[in-house]
Amino acid sequence: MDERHDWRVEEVRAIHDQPLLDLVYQAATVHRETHGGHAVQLCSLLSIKTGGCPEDCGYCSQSARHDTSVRAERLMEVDDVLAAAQKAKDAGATRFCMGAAWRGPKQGRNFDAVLDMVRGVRGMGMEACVTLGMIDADQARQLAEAGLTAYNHNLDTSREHYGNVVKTRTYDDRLRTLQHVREAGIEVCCGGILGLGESVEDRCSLLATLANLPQHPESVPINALVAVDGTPMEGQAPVSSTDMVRAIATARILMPRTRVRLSAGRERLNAEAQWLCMLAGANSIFYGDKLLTTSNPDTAADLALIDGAGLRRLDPFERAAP
Ligand code: SAM
Ligand code: DTB
Ligand code: SF4
Repeated sequence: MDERHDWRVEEVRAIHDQPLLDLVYQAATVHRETHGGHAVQLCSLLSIKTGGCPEDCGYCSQSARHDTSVRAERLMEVDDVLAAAQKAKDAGATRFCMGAAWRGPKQGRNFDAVLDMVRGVRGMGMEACVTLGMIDADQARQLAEAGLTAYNHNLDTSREHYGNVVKTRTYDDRLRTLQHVREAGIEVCCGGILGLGESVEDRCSLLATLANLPQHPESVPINALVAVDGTPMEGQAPVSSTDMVRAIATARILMPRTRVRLSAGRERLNAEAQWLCMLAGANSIFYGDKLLTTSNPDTAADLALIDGAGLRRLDPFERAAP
């Protein structure tokens, strides 16, 4: 399967705007060729450091600048995090993702504790992912040495729309962290959010930016905004299921080998809509009753979702065939 890194936004739009079933058919064809189309990765999330974040991301419940119901907490203890990872593993997850509401980690006790969490999760035979905000080359190297599998750092939306959503950092700051992650040899997990008041052009621009990175991210999470009371985005209209399908299908066509994750916002999608997303190339979900601060479908419903479609769970470290 050819991998291109020179997509023009008009080309992406031509794919994205096709009649829905043509788009799904094209994406499903790519998905079957590269991934077989029968396995779904289950990733569990844990907020290891909640709230009180200095950044102003307009969608986020954890920004200290927004008056939401989320209260600032300290970093969790390593043992408690590893107990949660074990529970996730026992429930069937193969990747454990830990999120911290930081602009970026500071060197010292807290960062050392995160390194211990990574080592602990890897020691349990699970893939380990963290999302800690901006990191420099040295922090990326330390995370790589601790055995980190992937680093999540989303571009969220297009470069053009980014300044309307976040003002405390720039698109180039995000790209710089992604480069540090890549250069340290850690897998890149990078995607975005639909429903931030962006246009279709913005969605296609984001997908083109992701596909035009020097290497495609190994995972691309596609989130639908969870509109949280007290954030500037609280009144945004919900994202339709067809918009999710279109974004996922387009990501699959542009980045054939990437794991595309149907991420936040699944509670608003019925089983049929989620299956259409999976047909169109989604092969990863967040699994577990909670995302970071908001809820997610319960595990029994998700196992039924997977069984109901005749899918199987991806093994840890299982990748697309070369
Ligand atoms: N503070 C770190 C950062 O921003 O890089 C990591 C944690 S942050 C909560 C991780 C990602 O979750 C964000 O980049 C965003 O894409 C996604 N996210 C946060 N709040 C969301 C919401 N309300 N709805 C959908 N996605 C959300
Ligand atoms: C990603 O793309 N989505 C996850 C994960 N990466 C860290 C976070 C979703 C957060 C949804 C809102 C919340 O629970 O606070
Ligand atoms: Fe902070 Fe991350 Fe939320 Fe932005 S998305 S406010 S950086 S926790």
